[in-house]
Amino acid sequence: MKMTFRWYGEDDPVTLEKIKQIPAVSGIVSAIYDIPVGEVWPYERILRLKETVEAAGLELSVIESVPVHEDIKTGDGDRDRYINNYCETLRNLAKAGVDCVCYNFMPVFDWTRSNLAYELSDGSNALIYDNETVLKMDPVKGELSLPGWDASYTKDDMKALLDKYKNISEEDLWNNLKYFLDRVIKVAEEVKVKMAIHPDDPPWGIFGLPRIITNKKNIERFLKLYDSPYNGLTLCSGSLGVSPDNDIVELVNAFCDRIHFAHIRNIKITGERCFEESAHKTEYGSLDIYGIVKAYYDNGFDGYIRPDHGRMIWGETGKPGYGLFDRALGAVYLNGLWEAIDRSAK
Ligand code: CS2
Ligand code: MN
Repeated sequence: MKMTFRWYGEDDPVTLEKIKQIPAVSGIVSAIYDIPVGEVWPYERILRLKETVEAAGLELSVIESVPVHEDIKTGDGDRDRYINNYCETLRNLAKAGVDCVCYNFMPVFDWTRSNLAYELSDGSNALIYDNETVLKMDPVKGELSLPGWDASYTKDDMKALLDKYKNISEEDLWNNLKYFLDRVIKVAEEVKVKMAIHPDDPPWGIFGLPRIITNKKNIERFLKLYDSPYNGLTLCSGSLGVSPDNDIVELVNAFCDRIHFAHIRNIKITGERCFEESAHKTEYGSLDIYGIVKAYYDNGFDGYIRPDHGRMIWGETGKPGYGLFDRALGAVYLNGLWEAIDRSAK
């Protein structure tokens, strides 16, 4: 496995120089953030990103994410143009040496939480999800401030988009995903870029929108939509793991050969459809982080890993979920587990 760390570009207060000092982290996960969703990423821009990362003594490992335009998910408008652009971006990424791309197929919203800075009992702050609170939120009224979504929507855009999704069932979303994969994975195979879909977070429908990458059965269906090693997964323990029906160890065992990118973090289920993002160590949450790392080890996983989100600790402020300190603790913990498992296997 290769340990990586997400970096949000030049404006990220967590600089490459700081990341470089985390032991055993060698890869960077990043993206180009100022290109409108759906437009082609120029080769020169990708090269500049790669050179910046390499100048800090790190490698550009994974692109997270190349976002998928809503027209592709809704299956109308300009989807063919956006799919062609997506393929062009993949070709440019490959030319710059990138071999793994993470993306998701969640309608409108990326990861969703009810509170971005909930105070845990140890005084740290974490992202939480409380079902009651989310059910009362109205995205059209602009009541949402989410860390992972396109903030450029106006209230009118949001209403129009949500209205459009009223006619889109889960089956429609599956069909639109297949239409996308049939065109994109062919190119991914040609240029040897492993595509790795990120599961839906949380893995259930929100605001009446369909969500499909949510459980074992659906992941099986996804992998069969286009049966190729280039049509793979980002297995995010914290996204899938908030549903007690998903056993992450079982998922790693079932799909390891198609997992190209592992997001490992703990969460604590606090009620039905309620959870908080907890400290990484197994005993702090509901997931068996040791068991998950061991499953990757036992299956010979040689893809990329990253610690995913962290709490805000030691007074740090910054992008919710993406501070330096707790994610660095996560990387070190995961490396420690890996070393211990590796040593005892020999
Ligand atoms: C999140 C997401 O769990 C996560 O990794 O930070 O924003 C994730 O980056 C996207 O859903 C991937 O497309
Ligand atoms: Mn994740």
